[in-house]
Amino acid sequence: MSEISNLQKARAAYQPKLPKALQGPVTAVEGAATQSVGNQKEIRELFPNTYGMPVVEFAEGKKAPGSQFNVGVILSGGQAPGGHNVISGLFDGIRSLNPDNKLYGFLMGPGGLVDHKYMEITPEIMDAYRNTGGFDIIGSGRTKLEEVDQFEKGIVILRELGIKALVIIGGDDSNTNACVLAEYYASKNYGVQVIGCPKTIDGDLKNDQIEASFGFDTACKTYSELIGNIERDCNSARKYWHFIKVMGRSASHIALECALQTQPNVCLISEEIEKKEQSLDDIVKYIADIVAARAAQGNNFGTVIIPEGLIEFIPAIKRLIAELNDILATDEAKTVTRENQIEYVKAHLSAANLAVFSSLPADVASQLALDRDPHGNVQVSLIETEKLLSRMVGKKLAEMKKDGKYTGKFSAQHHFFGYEGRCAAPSNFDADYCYSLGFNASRLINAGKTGYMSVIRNTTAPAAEWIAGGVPITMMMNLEKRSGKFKPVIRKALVELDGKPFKFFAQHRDDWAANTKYVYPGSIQYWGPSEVCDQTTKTLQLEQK
Ligand code: FBP
Repeated sequence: MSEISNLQKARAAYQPKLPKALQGPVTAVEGAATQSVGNQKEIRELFPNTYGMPVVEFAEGKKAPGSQFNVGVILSGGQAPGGHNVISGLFDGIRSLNPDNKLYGFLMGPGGLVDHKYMEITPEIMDAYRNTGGFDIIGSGRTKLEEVDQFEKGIVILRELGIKALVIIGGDDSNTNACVLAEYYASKNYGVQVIGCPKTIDGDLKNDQIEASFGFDTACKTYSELIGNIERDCNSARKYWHFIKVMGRSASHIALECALQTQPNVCLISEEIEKKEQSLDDIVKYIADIVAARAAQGNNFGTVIIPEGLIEFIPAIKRLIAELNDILATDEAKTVTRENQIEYVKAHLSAANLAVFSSLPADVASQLALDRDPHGNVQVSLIETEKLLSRMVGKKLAEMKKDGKYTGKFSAQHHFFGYEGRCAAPSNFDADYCYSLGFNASRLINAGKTGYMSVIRNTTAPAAEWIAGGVPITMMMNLEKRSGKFKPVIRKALVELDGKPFKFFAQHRDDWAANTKYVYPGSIQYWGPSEVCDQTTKTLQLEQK
């Protein structure tokens, strides 16, 4: 058990806000039947029991006797600030229906369900984690729940503990698995409901129904504080270019939000690079030209934000990864030892992709050819793109110097902001949002729903006006190729290049590049004037404008 800080003590007393509709008894108002975002025929066939269900919205209802039931909860995947508040909202929600209702946490992610590792979350345990960051109350993990054998092992312990519903708190992959599990238990009439909650700092689990995944707000504010501090240092010493990689495995939402908050000299947006079919060399030239233009004004310093997933969006590298994924998914590839893996993929790549593979620095190439995470993703957090780019920019500037196109000095510093932001104490927004998501999940369970995601909308309004309800997870699905096969998955939300947040950035970036217009957002404020403490992300503000 770790020591308790003063902030944690003071923060424990914070009572998260709930939407008005959840403050008393509720009634579930159902909308029209839904369909999936893509591949409707295939998704309907794969999910005959959970396809087409209506969107649900909670309205104030009449008090009814609360039934006694137990609930299980799982934290899945990467940590995101606010996870403990989802659990405290769920805990308070089920106990407000009946004080005898129990909450069990499965330990270290979905694997805890399969291996029957769990603990009861008592009021004392719960109180120690209210409004804190991290997932350490029960731990998290990335075990992929997808095999019948795992579902069957799960039902044994769910029955033993008298669990009526399982809440899976996770990102797109984990909620996809929640949906598969809900469908399986429904098809078997096992009587266990499954509800998902939208988590990920990456911000890519969003759509017409989900305004933001939780944790994005706090993580972006934490990174923006650090980036702002670096900008101030940079503007004080005026001698370094800082290359800052920020997390976000695939989409560039975090990079974009941090750019909106801090106004760096350069921010790359992977989705734009893909759309413009830019090569690594195009990107390097873009940065080098900005460095040279600033140097011509006597400014040999600057800040560059790089999204973690960049490498996968450069079209030539994307094609290479797609072929590598197919090669690595074969049974033969699975028998190859780690030492021989690179030679093995080289021997199997097409000529075009082999040329791209061979052109990459050895560390990047080997990371692309090595093991995927359990969901089949390249482990981009291990690729040091910030160093790769600064090295290449340095080389490009040396060439430009020979041609007389650059006369400055270039000295680079490197940073990776990822793990620093995932367990920060949740902002007021995330504390309220997460508590509401968890509390709302208890109402979905009480309404007998399964295969639904807990959803809170209208989040730029004060919390009392938020809209609470549920969306069938099948509604967010389409088919995508994973580990060499087409599978039903929740569609990831990438940065929309015609969306207001990107457009705002695109309108201002040349000004931010040439002129030093840094913004220093400072640390997350939990107490004080509302315009300082209760602001949502700029992304949400621009989107909802
Ligand atoms: P989730 O999608 O599970 O929320 O995790 C996202 C993330 O934080 C990415 O930003 C990052 O690339 C990845 O997790 C790192 O994974 P790990 O924690 O396994 O190193």
